[in-house]
Amino acid sequence: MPAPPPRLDAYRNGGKAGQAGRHSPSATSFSTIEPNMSPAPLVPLTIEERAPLLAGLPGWRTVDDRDAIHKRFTFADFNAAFAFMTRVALAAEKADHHPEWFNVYNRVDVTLSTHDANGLTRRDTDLAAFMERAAASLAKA
Ligand code: H2B
Repeated sequence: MPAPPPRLDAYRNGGKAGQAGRHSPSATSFSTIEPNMSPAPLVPLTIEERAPLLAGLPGWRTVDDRDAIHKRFTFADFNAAFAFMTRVALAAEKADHHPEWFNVYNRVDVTLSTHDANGLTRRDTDLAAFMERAAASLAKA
């Protein structure tokens, strides 16, 4: 008889089977991109609005050639990077606001901009804030 497949627990906690996976409710709860809340307006943020919002987003920088923000997230390994992307993907789909991103192994390069507004909106800074919370509970490099 072939051996049964390993239990899902075996893939958690770096393969230490039997220990419950870490679950952080804060990583999957979010405020302004909550789907049952009215979405942020589709108008680019004003200069005055940007400064305080970006000040609260560590590591996020404006992009040179377009109205967008960028951050490079670096995790412990591919597993953590993909867990981050999975959490963000589910929230992004619910909020109907999607990141541009590029993943190689433990690295995720993210660019946020609102195509429908042709610029940076509150939807982007809300998604960036959600990404910060999602990344906080995952192992870093
Ligand atoms: N994501 C981003 N980042 N910007 C948008 O303008 C956008 C989106 N528009 N996701 C949404 C989807 C739109 O295309 C659909 C039809 O609602």
